[in-house]
Amino acid sequence: MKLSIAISWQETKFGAIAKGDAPALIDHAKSLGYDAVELAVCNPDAVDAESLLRCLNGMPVSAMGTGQAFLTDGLSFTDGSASVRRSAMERLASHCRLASRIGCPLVIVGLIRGRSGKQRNLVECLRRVCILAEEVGVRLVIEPINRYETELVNTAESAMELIDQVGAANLGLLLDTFHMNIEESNPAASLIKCKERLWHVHFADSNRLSPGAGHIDFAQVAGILQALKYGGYISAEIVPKPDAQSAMENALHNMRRSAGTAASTL
Ligand code: LER
Ligand code: MN
Repeated sequence: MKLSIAISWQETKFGAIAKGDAPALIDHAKSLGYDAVELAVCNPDAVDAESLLRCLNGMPVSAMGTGQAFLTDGLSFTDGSASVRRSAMERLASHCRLASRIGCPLVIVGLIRGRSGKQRNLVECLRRVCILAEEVGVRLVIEPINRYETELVNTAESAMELIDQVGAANLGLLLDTFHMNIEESNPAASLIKCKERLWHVHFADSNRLSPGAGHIDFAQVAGILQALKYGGYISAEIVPKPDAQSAMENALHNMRRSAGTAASTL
């Protein structure tokens, strides 16, 4: 299993991510033995790609998070205003260009879809940004998010329906165990059902701490992913407690242990 850790490159309001001194956190991820980092970026136009690449120093970037564009700047694909929707699309296009520049294959569509609004606008915006993503050779993943954060796309099934409606070959699925634990009636069955389109996975326990700190059976999840021959990254997206460094260390240790004890349950 390829293991990654979600780190915020810029300041963020999002609580379930390693944040602070991003270059030091990237170095820490490297020294612990992570295979990659996932980077959350609020505004790619404020990022100097050259210094980011220097700081990565060869460390792969598994995916780029974009939710801060909504949480900080209020941009979403379902906003009632057409000009805000246009700005959200431009922002995501900019994420795609930065991702392409730094060799990151996936851009995440999380809360940039908004908390409520018209599905028609979401489909239309996704169609357009999929074309822009295609032009720079990156893929997008839509992440089902639990009902307490958004009304739009809470389950794997609704995400697969959306992917069908958009009809773009470069739109896939990200499943996050924290959200699955709230929304999926049968998380194991959902993983299996979506296997063809599953391109990225977030690991966080039921309390959003490192795997092992709550009650999700990660050996079972890892067993399913192994049996499905899932080839993407598993990225820990966790509340950085007691501090980011120890949370990163605990997450890696427990993800490796889950992979080691994974029972092939298919
Ligand atoms: C982002 O990956 C996520 O899981 C969401 O909870 C963001 O609000
Ligand atoms: Mn997530």
